[in-house]
Amino acid sequence: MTGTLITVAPTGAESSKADVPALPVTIDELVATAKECEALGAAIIHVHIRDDAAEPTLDQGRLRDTVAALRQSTDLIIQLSSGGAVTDPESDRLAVLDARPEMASCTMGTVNFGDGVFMNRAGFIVDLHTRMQERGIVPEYEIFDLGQLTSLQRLLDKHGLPFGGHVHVDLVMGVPGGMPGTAEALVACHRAIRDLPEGTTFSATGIGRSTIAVMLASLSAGGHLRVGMEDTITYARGQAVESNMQLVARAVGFAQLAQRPPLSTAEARALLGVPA
Ligand code: KMH
Ligand code: ZN
Repeated sequence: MTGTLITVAPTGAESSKADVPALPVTIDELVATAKECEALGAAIIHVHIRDDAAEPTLDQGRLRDTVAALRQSTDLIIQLSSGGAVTDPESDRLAVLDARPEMASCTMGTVNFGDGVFMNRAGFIVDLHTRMQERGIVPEYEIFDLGQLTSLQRLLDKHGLPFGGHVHVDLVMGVPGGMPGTAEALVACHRAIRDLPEGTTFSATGIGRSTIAVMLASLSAGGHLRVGMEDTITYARGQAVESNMQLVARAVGFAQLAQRPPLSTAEARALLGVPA
């Protein structure tokens, strides 16, 4: 079995800087976080950006500046979120690809998202998938519920493999409105992933308190890990997360315990078909 691909998702679009002061929101904070997480063992950074008021934004100039700054300071694979915030229009989400990341997320269906709705029409998913094929961007297919894996199978059958030829999915578990963050749900997804093209890989993240159960289940099933303050702001009962590094360090420890040490950025690129 291969080593563990570790993705850090440091910011997200949901927590506010006022509530979570340790959240990296400026480019400088993001770069500092990225460097430290890379040194610990992360290979991918899943990026959401904020504006000067620390609010979520998909501003094109800031996206490009962020990609450039991360590229200059780290060797991490830069994966921009095309999901943004639940309020972002499709046009802005599609335009994220203009910032030329190596990877971008592509969510495989609409899902209730707490009190909001994370809208992902079938036609919009096709637009994201085909534009990434054209631009040489490797997608990470975000799966919030079991049926979205069937939608992915249909997408690939009809519109072909992604750029690079390798299929990688991320199971986002425990969102209120999506599948639960349990070993049982992960095993159900694992079974469905076997129907996807041979060699398909998966990572998993458990929102909130499901983070540890999902990490352990994913490692046991041969999956990879995503951690970060986008998904988890409580480290243990009554104990706030101090930093993204704290979460990455815990994931690295679990991966080592499973005798699947973190993949280097070069190994991760080779695995995912991301050009070096
Ligand atoms: N912020 C969520 C509404 C992604 O990055 O692609 C969507 C999300 C998924 O975080
Ligand atoms: Zn995200």
